[in-house]
Amino acid sequence: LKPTLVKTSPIDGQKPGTSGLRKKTKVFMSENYLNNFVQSVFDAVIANGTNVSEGTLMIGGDGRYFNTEAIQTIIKMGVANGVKRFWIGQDGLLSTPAVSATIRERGPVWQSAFGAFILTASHNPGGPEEDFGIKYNTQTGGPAPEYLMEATYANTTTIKNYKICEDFPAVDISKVGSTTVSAADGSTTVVVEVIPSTQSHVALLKTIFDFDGIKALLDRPDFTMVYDSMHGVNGPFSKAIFVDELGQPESVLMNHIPKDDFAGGHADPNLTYAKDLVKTMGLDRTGNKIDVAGPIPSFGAAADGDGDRNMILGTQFFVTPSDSLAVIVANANCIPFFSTQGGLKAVARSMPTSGAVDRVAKDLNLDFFETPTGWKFFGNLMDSKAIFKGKDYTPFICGEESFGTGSDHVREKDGIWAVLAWLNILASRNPDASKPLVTVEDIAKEHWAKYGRNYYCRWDFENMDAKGANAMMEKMRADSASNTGRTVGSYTIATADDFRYVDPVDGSVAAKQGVRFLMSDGSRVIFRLSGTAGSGATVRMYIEQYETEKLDLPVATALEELTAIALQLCDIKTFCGTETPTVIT
Ligand code: VG1
Ligand code: CO
Repeated sequence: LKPTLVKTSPIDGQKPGTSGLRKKTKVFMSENYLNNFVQSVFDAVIANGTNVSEGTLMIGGDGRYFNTEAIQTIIKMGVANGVKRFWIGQDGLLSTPAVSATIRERGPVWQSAFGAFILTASHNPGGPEEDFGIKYNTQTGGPAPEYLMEATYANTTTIKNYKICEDFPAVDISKVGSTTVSAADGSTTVVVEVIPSTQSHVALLKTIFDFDGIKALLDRPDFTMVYDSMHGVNGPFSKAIFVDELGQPESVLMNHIPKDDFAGGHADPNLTYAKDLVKTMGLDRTGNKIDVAGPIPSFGAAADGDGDRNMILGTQFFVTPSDSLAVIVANANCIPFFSTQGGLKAVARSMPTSGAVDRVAKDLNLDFFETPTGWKFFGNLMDSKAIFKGKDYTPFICGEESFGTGSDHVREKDGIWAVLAWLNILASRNPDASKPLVTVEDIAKEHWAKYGRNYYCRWDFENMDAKGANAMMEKMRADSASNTGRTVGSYTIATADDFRYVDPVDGSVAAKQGVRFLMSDGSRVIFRLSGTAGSGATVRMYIEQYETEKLDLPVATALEELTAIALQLCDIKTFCGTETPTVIT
């Protein structure tokens, strides 16, 4: 177990984005690329005061191409950097929420595991020609805070060497069990434990939801469901829950065998990419009803590559993620996790997420927060009491418009949690199997009737020229003051600004988080550049219009004028040469 110091030099572009570092797989496989980044993380973590020899390092990934090789490399580098205990997901598989759950379950939160590497590019396609990614999470089970990622990035720009124990034997990660390796002179002993991937997470979910109630719902002859894992890491988790725990036939699972290239698909649960599921549920890619042969399931759901996103569908009915968050919050107290803790206390949404949940929070008198995009900002709020001895905001629910929802049971978004939350709500609304089924659509429409409807959509312009996209954002920023008060069509811009967040728990500031046009009637138009694109720039345009009367319009009709105004306000045609989005969600 001799650490070698290998000479290297800085590689450009290793700045982590919204959720870790994502690049083409080939880039990750190129000389020193992975090593440089991993060493930079270790250096940042150690400089931050972590004694890596005392805790455990967890490693797992979504199973994409290069996952298992990267795990072996990180083990060798970990040993060279002083790590003495590892937990590795069996077959290298751990979903993002499972990493969070497992870190939190395996020993007291602040001691046992000091951190985790999650090898994933989430919903980005995988395979030798597509994307690979790596995230680092801390002992709370949440994504590393900004300062740690900034320190990591700074290290990547000055790195001269990395440490590796090339003589550490390759570990068989296909079998659960422990391998102990000792140095010849007895000076060090390293234990690598391969852990069952689904165990901790499934056990946790069983304590949160009413599994008996959900089983009774699923067993009703008039209720059918399908869950599409899109060949991502969620397959084994969906099998453990729906087949092994809830006794459903395997036919409820779609695409549940993980593939290292997601079978050539794009494991992103939305109307565009979850094609098979969307068709099965009787919808087209814009959410309109289509004719299909045979019966349509009552409930459909999908997950992304690393299992932290979710899409919820009813029979010929699409629930937008923002509405899903609002409905879950409005009905949270039928879920044992919340009812047994005295009821839900606080909610948060990312800034571009629609304001649907704001109205519920106000109605139910919940603490409410609006944070920048990305899950890391929610963690501080959830840990408010534990870390800062401040106010306790738990139990807590949070969500993003990008198909992410979750609670303080873990510190990541949790795809299968959202699916079980909906099933738990449906179960509690359908206590009597002899009565007609209250459907997903019924619940969403009742919600709109009570709170109004936030018509919402997001347009993505992928692979734009970064220079043009940045210039476009700068122009809107510069024009904020002069745009404020202007009338555009039938709207008046009440405020134009760039979103800035001051963390209420630790006072840290995140600036330049998205250009907003807040209209006087509550409608909003927002622009951001993505922080997860592997290459090029992705412009995101978010459009939202609140309605209390016309609740049944097609989304495109409701948003027609505002969309045209949004395109004018940004002038993307001039800056990026197109105004046709690549994806609409
Ligand atoms: C996107 C989403 C954001 C999400 C992030 C990570 O970021 O918009 O809401 O938290 O992906 O999700 P961006 O910067 O590209 O807009 V995942 O499932 O890709 O880890
Ligand atoms: Co994801």
